Amino acid sequence: MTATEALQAFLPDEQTAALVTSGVNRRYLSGFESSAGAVLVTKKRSILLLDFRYYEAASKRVQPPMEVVRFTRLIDDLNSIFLKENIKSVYIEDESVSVAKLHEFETAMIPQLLTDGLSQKLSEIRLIKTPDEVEKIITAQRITERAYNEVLNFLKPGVTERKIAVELEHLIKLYGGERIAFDLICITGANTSLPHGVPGERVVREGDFFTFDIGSVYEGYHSDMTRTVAVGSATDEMRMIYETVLEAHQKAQRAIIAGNTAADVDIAARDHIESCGYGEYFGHSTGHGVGLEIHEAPAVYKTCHTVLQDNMVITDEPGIYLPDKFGVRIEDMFLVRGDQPLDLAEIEKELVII
Ligand SMILES: [Mn+2]
Repeated sequence: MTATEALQAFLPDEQTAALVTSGVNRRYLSGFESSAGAVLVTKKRSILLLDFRYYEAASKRVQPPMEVVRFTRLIDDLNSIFLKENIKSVYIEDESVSVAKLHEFETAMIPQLLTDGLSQKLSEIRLIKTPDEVEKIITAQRITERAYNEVLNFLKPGVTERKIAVELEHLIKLYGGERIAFDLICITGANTSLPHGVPGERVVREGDFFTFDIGSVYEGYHSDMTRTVAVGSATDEMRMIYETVLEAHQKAQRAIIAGNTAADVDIAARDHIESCGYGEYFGHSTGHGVGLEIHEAPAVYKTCHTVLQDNMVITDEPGIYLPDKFGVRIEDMFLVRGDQPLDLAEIEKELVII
């Protein structure tokens, strides 16, 4: 079943439509990226509405059965379709339509608005990746890996976090990434205790940890990986914390089984870190889904009871952060595949001393 067919199955009857206006979901359903527009889905039709700037390109690229229609004023053109198709109610994306847009829709749109359920449904449909989506995520990951392997040559005492982050971004784009997947986290020394630290002027010193949380975008799809490496040497405490995080990562990995819940994966990592006495230093969830957005469903956290199914892509990224000392996080994306998930990264996870 295609994504559009799944959405059509969600519609209760022929007089109800779904109006998709967020950029990410328009792209998901149509395969076409644009800065404005809408996708309207009824039981029988799916229509991509675009303005003059995009119409020609989209008419050549968008695959049937999706139709491409050029609009002049979106709400008017939608209303014509609603009248023609006898649409009485329309779902809108409750999690992304602004209050101002909602007021505009309420005032000008003919059908009754349904403001509950469409965002959730689209997020559910996006959970399961097609082979083509998985390929794009893997390509994004390979681009990151190539850049990462090369940037390790720059990593030595005296270099700043900023230099490493800038080099990585440059290499990611050079090797085919359309952009970086998020502001790259390249941090060293005591900064590594900040899970989302920002690269700055801090200089790498002998005996530091260096944390890379990095990703690329390829044809709209994101990748996400974290590695923590030691520069020159590592103390016994650094090695012990690293091993604890690696074991938590591996325990979570073994819980990535179709039929388990996202919570099972989180609990596997969390229980291990807690049993080692570091529970209070692991204050974030174990992971998240990855796709057209860097963070998407499911949340890999103890309160998320989404059941894992084949072809979901989730991250496994436990960490331990000792304030003012150092932190360690190890992250890979996994493709859910029966009882043996596929690790989408090809970079070793044992402690590397540069
Ligand atoms: Mn992540």
